[in-house]
Amino acid sequence: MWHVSAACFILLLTVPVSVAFTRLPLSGSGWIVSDSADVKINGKVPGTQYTALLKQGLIGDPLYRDNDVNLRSLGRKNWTYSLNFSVPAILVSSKNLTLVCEGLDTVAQMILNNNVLGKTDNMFVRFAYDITGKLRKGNNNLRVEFTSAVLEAQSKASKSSYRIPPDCPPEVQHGECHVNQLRKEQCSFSWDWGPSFPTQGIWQPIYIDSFNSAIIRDVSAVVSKVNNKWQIAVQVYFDSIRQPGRYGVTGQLEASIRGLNLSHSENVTLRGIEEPTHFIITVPESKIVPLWWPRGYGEQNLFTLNVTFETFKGPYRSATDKSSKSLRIGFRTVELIQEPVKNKFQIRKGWKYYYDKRYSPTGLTFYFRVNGIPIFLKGSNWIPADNFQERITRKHLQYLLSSAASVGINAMRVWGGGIYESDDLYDICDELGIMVWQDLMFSVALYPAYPEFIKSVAYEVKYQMRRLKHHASILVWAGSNENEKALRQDWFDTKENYTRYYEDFLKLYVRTIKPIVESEDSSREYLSSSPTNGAESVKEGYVAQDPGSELYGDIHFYDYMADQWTAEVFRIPRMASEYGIQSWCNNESLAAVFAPQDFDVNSKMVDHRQHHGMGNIEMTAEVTLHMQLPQTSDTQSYFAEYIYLTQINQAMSMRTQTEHYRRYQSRLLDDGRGLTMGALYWQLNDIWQAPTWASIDYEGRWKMLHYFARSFFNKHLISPYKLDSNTLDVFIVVDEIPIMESRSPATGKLQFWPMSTLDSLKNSEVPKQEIYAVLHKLRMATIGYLRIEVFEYSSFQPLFSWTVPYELKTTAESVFKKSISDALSESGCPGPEHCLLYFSATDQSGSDLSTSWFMFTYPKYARIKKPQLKIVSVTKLASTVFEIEVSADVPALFVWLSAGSVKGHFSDNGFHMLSSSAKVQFFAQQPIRSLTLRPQLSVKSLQNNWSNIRAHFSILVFLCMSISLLYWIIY
Ligand code: BMA
Repeated sequence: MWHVSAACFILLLTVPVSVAFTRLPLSGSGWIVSDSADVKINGKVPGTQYTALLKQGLIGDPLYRDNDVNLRSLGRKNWTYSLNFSVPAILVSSKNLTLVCEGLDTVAQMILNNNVLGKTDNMFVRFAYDITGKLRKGNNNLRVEFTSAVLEAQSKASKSSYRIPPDCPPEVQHGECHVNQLRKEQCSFSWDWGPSFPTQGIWQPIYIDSFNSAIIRDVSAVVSKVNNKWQIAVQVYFDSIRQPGRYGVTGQLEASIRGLNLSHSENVTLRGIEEPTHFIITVPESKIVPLWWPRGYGEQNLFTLNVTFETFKGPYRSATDKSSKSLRIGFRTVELIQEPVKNKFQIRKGWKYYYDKRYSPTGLTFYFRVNGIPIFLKGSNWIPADNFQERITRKHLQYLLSSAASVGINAMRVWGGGIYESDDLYDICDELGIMVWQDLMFSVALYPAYPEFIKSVAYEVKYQMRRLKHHASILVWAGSNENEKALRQDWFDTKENYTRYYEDFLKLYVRTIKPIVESEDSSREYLSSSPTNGAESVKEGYVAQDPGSELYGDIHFYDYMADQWTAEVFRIPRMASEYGIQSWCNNESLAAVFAPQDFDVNSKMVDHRQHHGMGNIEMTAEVTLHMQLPQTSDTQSYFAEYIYLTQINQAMSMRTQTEHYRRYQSRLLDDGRGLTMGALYWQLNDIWQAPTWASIDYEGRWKMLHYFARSFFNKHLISPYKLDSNTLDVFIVVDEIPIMESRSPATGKLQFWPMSTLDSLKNSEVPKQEIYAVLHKLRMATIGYLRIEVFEYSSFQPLFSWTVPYELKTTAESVFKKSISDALSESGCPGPEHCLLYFSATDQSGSDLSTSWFMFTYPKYARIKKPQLKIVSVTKLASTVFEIEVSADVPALFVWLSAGSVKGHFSDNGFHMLSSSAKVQFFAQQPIRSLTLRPQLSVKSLQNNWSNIRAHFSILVFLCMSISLLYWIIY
């Protein structure tokens, strides 16, 4: 039995010893996890049946080979978590005892000392039970009896009077069915990038609060600017004794914002009704508040809002309770701008043109302004970082999000098929300036709309909004992932019964969720789905005719039949909130989960890890379209090379697509397409070692895509592409500078301009004292020189070069256009397969801005030589940082370094070597010795196995043989 010692009582934050409020934590070890048959083991909270069994050595690594399927029975049993604990008399003598469970996964019954406290069926909410009179002095027993989520989902589906699709995931996912019946992490029943582990367990802290009058349960806050004044609207939620007597519970509420000298104080009387106290702290106009800016645009200033509540002694109460809570807030405004892209529509009457201001068939803009400045969202999509939440540490989240930030990512969509993420994740995003697009947790499915389900969702949305809305990083709330599109495009065969499903859609996202979101947070927009047409979807009854329209809202783009190395296959939307293509995770990351025979492109496990129907075939087809398949008969080397090629393909495809979106930010075509203001690729992280869309694999190793992101998300982007088959067009795109919208007086067309005049800056929200520095930054970003060098694949010496000055008027524009045949002949390059272009830009002062490159042909046609690559030296710079020098004898493409079993990432990888030596840094995840790292390092590059090289070789052999024969005849 586990005895709770007096030391286990923690007094909330700065609570002095004399006050009554105490918190008894029940999380940690001491729990017994059992099934209904013979398993009875020690477990931990937070935890699940899988990690408990793993810890006890009763199962192998759930991620090993096909253990997800082998362990399937664990998700279909009912598990119980039980804890014996001892409680001292002083605790039970309090007037109120509340058992608080911050998160239970998912369907459970809570029993304390044989008293049934209640049932739970939503993992996204907190449950609190009044256990006054039920908790005993001395020994107590708490049992959390879970019901298998798989069985419960099945049972709910069978009770439903109509089908709520999809029933089951595609067979290739080896998943479980009807997850949409439950308020549980939707991807825990499998997804197209992840296995099925239908967890059961206590996944958040659990504790008992003991108090005599009332305590603060929650504090939430929304920061907004009203009539040019910053306001912090604060809500405080209390937990008070149920029968407070005639006079209620009274106390002193104090709030202060550290560093700003702002405070609020009031007497509060609680009458046992769960009503929050609201108050507004207004910042006087005279006070200059340092703003919170998205990454790249300024600092992420954050302030601590501290709220305390101390109850007074009353006629029936001798002791007081003191409780407090702190939040971090930031001052910034967020607007979602949906305005006609052309505010004048040209109509022709006879020979004359007129403008019709009322009617715009060319759609609405869709972009975010933060602190008054339009911001291009550069980012990705976040999925749960582990199948078992209890394994995720703040350090790991920090690693993943810093990896994102370090390649220029400023926005992240928390995707709707996972979980409302941990406080840590949003805290880190606040700190890093990563703007969060927050989906609510509904994804690729239709959902029930019966009263209990709706009630549960309503509570969930309220609870999560209160938990999250103070975060400066959160940009927007979106009701679901792809559900508007799924309904409209009949993904689940619901056409026949459209009205019923449409009604359910409205009931859930429009009549239930929308008013809650709007009343909880008037400072941000609510979108009922993503993708959506936004205001146009609303106009069309929330399910637009074409929710993927390029003229409105956001789109998701996937087309595995298209050649994604060519820009013309892509759409021209207002914003792309998802687009992606698969590649394998790094070979080294498979070591822990594959047996030696699995490292074979044709192995069963290679098929098993692929959850996206035609994924392996698509990857091979995409690779062969652009590169040559590996030329080796060794199965394991073939697989390693194949992985490398899939990663090149993914990196190149995403580079092409992302740059395409960025180039379109200032362009508006006559048909209304353009002004693209966001590119969030699918997906940042992984949940297991497999072929997926991720740019960072499950073990934290960066895939080539992640290294490429650093250049395609560069704040100064040189973007060369083929305008048509014989025209090279080079764009420069700049961001992280203040920009403004401007309409052409003639056409009413909107464009984004760098805010480059002093007057426009003075009228902006840029702090006055920073205006001259910003003006300088603007000039440096928009005026400079572009140098273009032509390299032959056989030489490190450039054949030819051009240098062009540029001065950008808009944030993305063409600075160099040339026919490819002219470029080749002018430079003396023998043909497109022999050369590549290298670009570099410098500002007016000669400082480097960015670099880029362009191949005239796909790599499979490129006449590259086989380079001799060597690691020349490894120098330790710090305990986890090393400098590695690589040499090459001829230019090498897609040079790829690996640190073998050592986890970490390089400063650059997948790069081209156009000089004989390159230096990169390696950042190990743990301190390591040079001697340990050195033998793990390897380097390779793309190699073409030319049939004509072989032909030359045979001619050579033939010549040699003839000469020998002649020699033999003569002599
Ligand atoms: C989108 C996402 C995910 C999915 C991804 C790749 O539709 O919303 O549901 O994993 O595509 O198929």
